[in-house]
Amino acid sequence: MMDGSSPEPRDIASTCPYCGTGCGVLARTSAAGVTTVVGDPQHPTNFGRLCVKGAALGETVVPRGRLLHPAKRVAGALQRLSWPAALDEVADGFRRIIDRDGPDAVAWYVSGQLLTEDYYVANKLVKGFVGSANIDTNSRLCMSSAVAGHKRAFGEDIVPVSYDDLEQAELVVLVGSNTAWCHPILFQRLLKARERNPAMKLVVIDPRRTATSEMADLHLPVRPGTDVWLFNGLLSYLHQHGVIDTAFIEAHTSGFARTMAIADNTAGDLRSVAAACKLDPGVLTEFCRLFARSERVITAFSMGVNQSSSGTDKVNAIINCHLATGRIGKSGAGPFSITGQPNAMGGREVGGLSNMLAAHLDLEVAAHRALVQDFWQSPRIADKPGLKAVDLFDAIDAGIVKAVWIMATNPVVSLPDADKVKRALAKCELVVVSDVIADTDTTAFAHLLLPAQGWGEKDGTVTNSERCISRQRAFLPPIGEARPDWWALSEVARRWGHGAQFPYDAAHQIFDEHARLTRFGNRDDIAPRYLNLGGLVGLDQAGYDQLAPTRWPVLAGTDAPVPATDGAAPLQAFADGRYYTADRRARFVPTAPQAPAGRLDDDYPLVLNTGRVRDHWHTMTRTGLAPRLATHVAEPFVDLHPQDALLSGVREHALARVSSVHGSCVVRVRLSGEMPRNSVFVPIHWSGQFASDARVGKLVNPVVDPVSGEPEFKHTPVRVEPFSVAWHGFALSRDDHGAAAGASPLTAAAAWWTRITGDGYTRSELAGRRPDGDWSARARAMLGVVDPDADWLEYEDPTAGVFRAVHLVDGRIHACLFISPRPDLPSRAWLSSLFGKPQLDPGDRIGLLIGEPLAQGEDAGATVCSCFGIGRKTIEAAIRGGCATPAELGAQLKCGTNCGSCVPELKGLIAELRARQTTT
Ligand SMILES: Nc1nc2c(c(=O)[nH]1)N[C@H]1C(S)=C(S)[C@@H](COP(=O)(O)OP(=O)(O)OC[C@H]3O[C@@H](n4cnc5c(=O)[nH]c(N)nc54)[C@H](O)[C@@H]3O)O[C@H]1N2
Ligand SMILES: Nc1nc2c(c(=O)[nH]1)N[C@H]1C(S)=C(S)[C@@H](COP(=O)(O)OP(=O)(O)OC[C@H]3O[C@@H](n4cnc5c(=O)[nH]c(N)nc54)[C@H](O)[C@@H]3O)O[C@H]1N2
Ligand code: SF4
Ligand SMILES: [Mo]
Repeated sequence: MMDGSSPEPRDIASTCPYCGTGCGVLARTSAAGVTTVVGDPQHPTNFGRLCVKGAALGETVVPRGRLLHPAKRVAGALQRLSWPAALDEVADGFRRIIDRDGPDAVAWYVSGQLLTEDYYVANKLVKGFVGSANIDTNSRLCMSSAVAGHKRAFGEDIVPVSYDDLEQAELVVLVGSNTAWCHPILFQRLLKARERNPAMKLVVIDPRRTATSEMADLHLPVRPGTDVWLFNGLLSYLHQHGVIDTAFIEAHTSGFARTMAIADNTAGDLRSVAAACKLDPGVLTEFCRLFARSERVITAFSMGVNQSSSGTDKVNAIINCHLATGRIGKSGAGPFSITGQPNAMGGREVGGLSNMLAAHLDLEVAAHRALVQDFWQSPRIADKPGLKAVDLFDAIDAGIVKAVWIMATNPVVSLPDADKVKRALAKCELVVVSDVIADTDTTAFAHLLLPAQGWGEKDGTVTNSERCISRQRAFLPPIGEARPDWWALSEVARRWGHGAQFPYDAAHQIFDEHARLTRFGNRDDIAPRYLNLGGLVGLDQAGYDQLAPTRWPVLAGTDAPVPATDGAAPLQAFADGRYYTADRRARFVPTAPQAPAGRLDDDYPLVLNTGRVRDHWHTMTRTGLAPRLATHVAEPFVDLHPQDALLSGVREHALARVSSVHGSCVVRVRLSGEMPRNSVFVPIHWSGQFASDARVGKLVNPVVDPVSGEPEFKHTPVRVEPFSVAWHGFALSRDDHGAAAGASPLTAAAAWWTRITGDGYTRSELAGRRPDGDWSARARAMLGVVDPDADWLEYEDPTAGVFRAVHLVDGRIHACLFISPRPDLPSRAWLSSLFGKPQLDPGDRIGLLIGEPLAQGEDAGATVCSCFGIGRKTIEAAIRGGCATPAELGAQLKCGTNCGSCVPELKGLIAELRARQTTT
């Protein structure tokens, strides 16, 4: 404090709230309230690096759109309530229904984006005090197949691999994982490790060509849904070629012979496996050889494996190959479930799923239930598994579950058959939603809304993919009346008379209780578990605040240490060859391949695959606020093979309707060249808040894996048809025309729209079905320009159907609208850049109506590198100027030199331009 007026901004160490990589950040907020976020050089996950989503976090901790107060919907309108009144309503509403219809008539639907402390309290309340296990989580949609696979094979849900292991491996196989975009910093660590050790090989198994497969040594574009065939084939190959660790199998496993027989039976020779998986037999053989000869091999997998009607079998088919070769429990080897959400793992530790109990104890084992009930001193304990996510919403639809409290998830967007979710919530007697954001597709159905603290305000812990617990620390005061989720839950418990068991007034007390439970009965003769946080018991506020990132298990001095063998670190799970099944042996699980549930036919001839793009997070409630993240992918799209586009009668850049038997959406056609025949890809991010009709969850088949209950998000039969429109257009405006979603004059004028947040403007893409004339009058109404003397420039060519208008205020651009009968509208990049100019010069004014700058080179094109804001046209110019590698581009333009996640795209652009240069 130099002048005594305002304190120096301090860096607060916290953890990124996006992916399960779990990077450490340093957040700093200036006196003017602007937050900047950089990587924490001390954090063992990222050592100071961040991907673009992490780096743009500062842009998302803003008051815009926040839910500020508790509220109740009365006759369709929201009324503000005080916290005590809102909590009374929640407690009374749930109590009334429980008393009337029993504990299974109510449910909680929570999220891997809760902190461990929130999650722990939610589970304790429901399983111990409501006495029902009707608490499930969006992790059911995410990694429940991995959990089920781990439990079948290891007896406990244990991820036996660390990021260090990944760097030690000779071979890393990424199955159904677009790591380059979804876990960018982990992927960067992998690429760096390969640079250091060129003998290391990277194999990617994914039907699509992705940013990840671009960097692979070998890509297996497997037929969607056939991974079990592939891994059974690999197991057979390993057996036939004598790459089996017989000593390990005999000493530490069970079920090998039966599993081997099924694999041999169903896989046959590699030729038939290649045919089943639609792979080139040469490529498949190369993969099997690589796997056979690499002692240190890690098979990492995510949603292409888990989100399948045979997801759990896919997981076990992978684990079988590791058990058969004894490549587990050693450094640089093992199966590795990469988790999606920041606290997917923390949720698993506290028993977040409806078929689990806290602290890796088993809901279905009476002794475990007794242990937990004793520890909680609870009046009852759930004694049968609760409903899994899809079944839970079906039960709401059927009127069996009558009250639901939704926390930190947006099921109207993210569940399969998502319109059914809408219908279910619309008729549910009591819907409580705790969220950070006021207007989401799900809050629209809430009877009671509770404001939660956002990232930057919350305090607690999260666990990443490699079992590392990190603190999320608050560095901002809560906005409005936002409160921690654990607090709201505890307040309801108190209203039900359980104050003594929910005495918390700070997060560290909850963490301490959780840590104690992991140690409770954790002995060979009672309930042995690998999860043990005994060494973290007793942390007070100061100790908790100082908690450095820590991988579990963390044993207390008095607990038996995990024995180390072969010089492996004690943290190496299964290093002692002991598993957590009854006989302490790992289990081989026979996996008979099953085709995906939805069958293609003439009406629905294409497979819909859904997933993520690099710069958006789920339903965009956060990344949708960050201009830096807006333009890498600015619109929802359907990506197809050019031949499928031809057969479907759709053209690139036009709009198309994608339909399944469950529902349809309308999105922009993209022909990226990345799709195989018969498959299409649609991103999951665009909710009703950001587009008129792009919620792809509506289409998704609600079929689930029979063991895990995880939905088949990657395989729904669909068709694609043209969506004919009379005009295409876009508007850029300083006014937030999209704030009230469909209600603004701008979006109401269109049959289809989508919007994003730019730097100082909102960009709306529009299309209309009627060839309305008189654009001049309409345009003013659409942009809300009422003053007849407004500084307004326009150009119209009625015969061509082209119209352009610009509204200026005090010499600055305020808004513009461009209309054309074709989707070939001017580049948004240059026009957008004008919003940053304090004054337009005469050249800009002329350029405005043409839609392009008068001077060459001023249009950067769509963003490729979001870290440095480098556009496609700038990069293309540099490639034409001689840059031949991503490194040379980086040296000249800086693109790709920070988080590196655009490097695959830079490679692609170089290849594309080269191909064009050689063919023209
Ligand atoms: N940018 C960004 N990053 C994120 C997220 C985000 O929203 N945005 N979300 C986070 C979360 S919660 C999650 S769960 C993770 C998800 O991370 P990922 O699992 O990497 O992402 P997805 O895009 O869902 O799907 C992965 C890949 O599976 C492939 N696939 C589809 N069907 C099959 C199949 O049958 N077999 C195989 N082998 N592959 C198949 C798809 O083509 C896709 O490329 O990402 C996390 N990180
Ligand atoms: N078609 C298709 N659907 C999918 C998938 C797919 O691949 N394809 N993937 C599935 C997967 S893996 C996942 S993980 C899900 C994700 O799907 P969702 O969980 O539905 O998506 P989010 O947008 O992350 O929703 C989180 C919500 O919680 C709010 N929020 C954030 N932090 C907090 C907090 O601390 N407290 C509270 N109370 N609220 C908070 C946010 O504002 C937001 O509204 O989607 C699933 N759905
Ligand atoms: S990789 Fe990116 S999104 Fe994931 S935790 Fe790290 S900074 Fe956050
Ligand atoms: Mo996820």
